[in-house]
Amino acid sequence: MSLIATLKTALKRVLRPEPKPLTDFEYRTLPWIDKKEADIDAFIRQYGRKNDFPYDLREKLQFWKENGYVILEKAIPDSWLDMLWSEVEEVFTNNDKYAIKIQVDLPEYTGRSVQIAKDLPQNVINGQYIKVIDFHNSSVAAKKIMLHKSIASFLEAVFGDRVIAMQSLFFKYGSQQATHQDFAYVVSENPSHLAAAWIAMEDIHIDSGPLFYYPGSHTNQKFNFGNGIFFNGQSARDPNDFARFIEANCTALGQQRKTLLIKKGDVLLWHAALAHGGDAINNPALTRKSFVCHYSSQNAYRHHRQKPDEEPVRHTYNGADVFAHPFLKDHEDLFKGGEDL
Ligand SMILES: O=C(O)CCC(=O)C(=O)O
Repeated sequence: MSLIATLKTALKRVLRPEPKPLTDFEYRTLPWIDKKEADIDAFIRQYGRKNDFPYDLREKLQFWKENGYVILEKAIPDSWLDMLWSEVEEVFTNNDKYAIKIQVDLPEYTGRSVQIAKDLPQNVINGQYIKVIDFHNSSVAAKKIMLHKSIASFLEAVFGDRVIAMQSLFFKYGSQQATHQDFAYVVSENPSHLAAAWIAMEDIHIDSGPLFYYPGSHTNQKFNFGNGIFFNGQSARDPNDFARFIEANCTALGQQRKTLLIKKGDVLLWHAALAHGGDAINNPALTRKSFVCHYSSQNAYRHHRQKPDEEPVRHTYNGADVFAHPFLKDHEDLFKGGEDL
């Protein structure tokens, strides 16, 4: 580099220094409910959807603030889940017809873990360590369940803003994923405006590798990957370091690990920073069918993450949106069974 170019680069650094890596959520950007002064009663008085709830909203919001999660029982009708699962099963059975994305977390797929259904052998796509990515783009039923009134109205209250669904995953078997907090992996423009739903597609058996979680862990100190709180290609530390740090913190704070043994149609909603993971599968014959969705808010997720320079096409249900896939246009709503739901 010439002397002039070196001087120009140095000058630029002085005038516009690199932003410091984030080591925590910025307090001023937190959802209202995460702030110290949050007044739940005042929020409910002015919340337009306060009559949408078949339970005491005040109690649930208070529980969320203290524990970082809530469970909504019998939130989604069985018939909706059966319709959706039959579509997912069609992809597993006739995978050669579909270009739907599948994540394969098997050692032999290291470095090429995102595949498309038609490229996978039957024994792989029907086995463990498989996640169907963003199936909601291909299915009306998945969109309607992802943005079901029970989920959209509660998360709208939590964010104090319109809900935008960001991404989704289907699991047929337990994930056996190490303990983590989602904000490190699912990143919106404002990382604290993130929440997730775990929708049970069947009754969950203790030996099937259920989800586990640590109530109260959403306010614990954040892990630093060496380049801040997000895991990416520049991180010096890895998901195993992340898991060890989180578990040590939870143990030190006396936070007890809980196992999610919910029934078909029940939904766990959790905070961006709730520590959780997938337990070991003790009986490989058992499925653990679940639909996991991640959400942000209108102010924090304004564009599809794969096409940030374009105004997204929106699908709207129950006052919440999900963006159409910007590239896989021929796959959008390929499965239309949900139109009658
Ligand atoms: O369902 C599981 O076992 C893990 C799901 C999960 O942790 C996630 O998607 O963030």
